[in-house]
Amino acid sequence: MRKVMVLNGPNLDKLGTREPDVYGALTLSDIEQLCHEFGAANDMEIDFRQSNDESVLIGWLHEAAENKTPLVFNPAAFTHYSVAIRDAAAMCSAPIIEVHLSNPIKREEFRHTSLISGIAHGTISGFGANSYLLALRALLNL
Ligand code: CA2
Repeated sequence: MRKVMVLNGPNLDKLGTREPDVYGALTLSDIEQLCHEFGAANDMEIDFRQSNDESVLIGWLHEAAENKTPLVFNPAAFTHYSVAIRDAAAMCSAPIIEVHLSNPIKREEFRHTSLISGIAHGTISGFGANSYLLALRALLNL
């Protein structure tokens, strides 16, 4: 069974409580459940995690790099400014699919820059929770 880590950055633990017009009505637990259902149907072990702490995320990226584990990664706000997260993600030799619930390019200008896109295999944005499932599907086909 292939293992995939699904990593989530700051404030995504608050999904479903505010801004449903931007991020959808599902909670992060709902999205985790959908990912586990996809994994069970596709022989994929899903290791789903969230942290508000940059150093914790960096530790998880180091773990993924050491184990060569493919990643679905929503770095949330760190997408737009964290060189440390990008440097840690760049150590990963297995594919990283960057995901976003919203489409940052349609939003404020400060969200138009992603430090992650340049080291990701690809990016899926704007499909709400389905962005995660599309990313898992993309990993299946790599
Ligand atoms: O669209 C995405 O998935 C984002 O990565 C979400 C980040 C945002 O900074 C990125 O530009 C795009 C924000 C996550 C914050 O989540 C919230 C959850 C509940 C209420 C408000 C924000």
